[in-house]
Amino acid sequence: MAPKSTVTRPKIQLDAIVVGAGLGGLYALHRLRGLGLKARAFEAGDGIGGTWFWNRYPGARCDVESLEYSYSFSNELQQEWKWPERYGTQGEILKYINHVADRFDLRAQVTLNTRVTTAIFDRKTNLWTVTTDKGDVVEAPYCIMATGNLSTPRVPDFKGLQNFKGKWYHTGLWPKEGVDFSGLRVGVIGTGSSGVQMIPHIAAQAKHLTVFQRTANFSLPARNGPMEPARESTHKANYPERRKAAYDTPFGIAGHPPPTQSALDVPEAERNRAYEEKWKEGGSISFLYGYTDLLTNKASNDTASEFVRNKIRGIVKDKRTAELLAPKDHPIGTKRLCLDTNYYETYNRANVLLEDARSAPVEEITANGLRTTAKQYDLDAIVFATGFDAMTGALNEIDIRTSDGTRLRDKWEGGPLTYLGLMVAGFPNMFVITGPGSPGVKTQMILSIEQHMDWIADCLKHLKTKGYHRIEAEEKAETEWVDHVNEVAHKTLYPLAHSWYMGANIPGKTRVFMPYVGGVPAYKRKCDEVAAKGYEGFTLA
Ligand code: NA7
Repeated sequence: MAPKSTVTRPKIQLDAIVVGAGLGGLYALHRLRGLGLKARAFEAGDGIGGTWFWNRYPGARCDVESLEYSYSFSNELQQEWKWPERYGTQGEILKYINHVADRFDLRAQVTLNTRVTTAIFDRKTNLWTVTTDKGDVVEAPYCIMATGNLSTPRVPDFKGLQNFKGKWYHTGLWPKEGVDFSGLRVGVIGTGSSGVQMIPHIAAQAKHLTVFQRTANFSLPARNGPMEPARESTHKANYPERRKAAYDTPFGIAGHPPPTQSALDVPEAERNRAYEEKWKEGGSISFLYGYTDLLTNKASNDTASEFVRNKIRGIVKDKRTAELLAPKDHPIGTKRLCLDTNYYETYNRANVLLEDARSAPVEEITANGLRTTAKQYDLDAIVFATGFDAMTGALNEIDIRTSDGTRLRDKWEGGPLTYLGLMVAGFPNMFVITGPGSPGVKTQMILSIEQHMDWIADCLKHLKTKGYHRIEAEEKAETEWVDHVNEVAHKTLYPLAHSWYMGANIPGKTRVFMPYVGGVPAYKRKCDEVAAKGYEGFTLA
């Protein structure tokens, strides 16, 4: 329940309201200003940056290379910014985002420390009224949800958390001042990307670390290092071409030649040599994009999965631990493939213990630690690397409705429904950036943010030129798109994993595959076609 405000402020009138000031919200402000529209973003954090503002856990780093994971809209910006390492750290990316906000003068248009609580569309006036926990009432014809996909951190509903005498943390709500684990007995619950990145850092500091793993995840070496000057200058010399080429790749990341063969068409020794090369090179894209069918053919995928399992067995000395770490319940790549630095090696340390939270689940947090169904663990600190209410969490936290009583939460009870991931039938003039039904989370996020917002900006221009005041997705177009998203997903191996893509990490959440995995080119083509046909599938009024 949102806290009740005691202050009433004068109503703010805008052309567009932006919710969130992460990478999506900031780019939205930039584009809206270019259209001459008066816009403001409301941001819950006390700083801008979204994901990169909140996820400050030790070792937090992007798993897409820094020269790719950045805005492309300004060539000057991409030429002048210097990334110190192959992959950006949380701190470095946050510095970049702040630089962008200053360089493009966006900061004054962001209201910080302010959480949007309700958004109501009036069908008579065609206006959205948004209220915040600080008592703001804001009115505008358009509302742009840049609320992020992994922005609602989730601590599982463990019994007894309030009794714990030590300190506990969630990776997505990490204290700004950092945490010193020196001399402490630490428990980490969760081994997704956040856990995998953080565990080596905590192990190096803590007196003892116990990792409670429910599902083993595949992780590949990042092979991070200082930015090579030659790599940087070649990349920068070809930036515009590279950015353009990225739109022709499924994940929106250029520089990886498209695969031409099935993994099964290659003799085993040659295949393993190729995997070995990619293992040495580091990164997940080149590995998953090595053969045409790694994400669509289980037998092909088995070859890559087994290669990585054998690597784990080779690195981790204790046999029981190695087998626990070797994922067997999902094909590689069907959960977010982690990138790490010394993750598996960490389990060779004498102060690190891996426990199987699948066979002995955490039952209760106690005053002195936690108890699984097998035993009690004494801990001074607990870290929840337990993930997020992904993709729909942040939108469902806001009470989004229309004057005729339609509520987004009710509409999405059985899973999210959108047209192109951009709009929801029944909720006119509300755009979503990289929402469910869009390829966002399966791509280089910033490319998708720019593509979505460029499409939205063109759409707003069209509405203005033609004198329309309302755009609304049609139910039929939405249903067809949702069916298409599902059909495409079910031609792949993705549904075989219990992932946050499916909502499977939240007890009781409806399991539907949420992202569009047809790739960037197919998606962009569809968006462009829809616009070229006068916004086909939308009703303009
Ligand atoms: P993830 O990838 O959702 O990982 C959460 C982890 O927490 C995962 O290993 C879960 O196991 C585990 N978990 C969740 N609840 C429990 C309970 N009750 N007991 C034990 N273990 C639990 O979140 P991350 O923050 O690591 O990464 C999110 C994304 O950020 C990532 O995909 C990248 O895109 C960046 P499970 O697998 O559900 O069995």
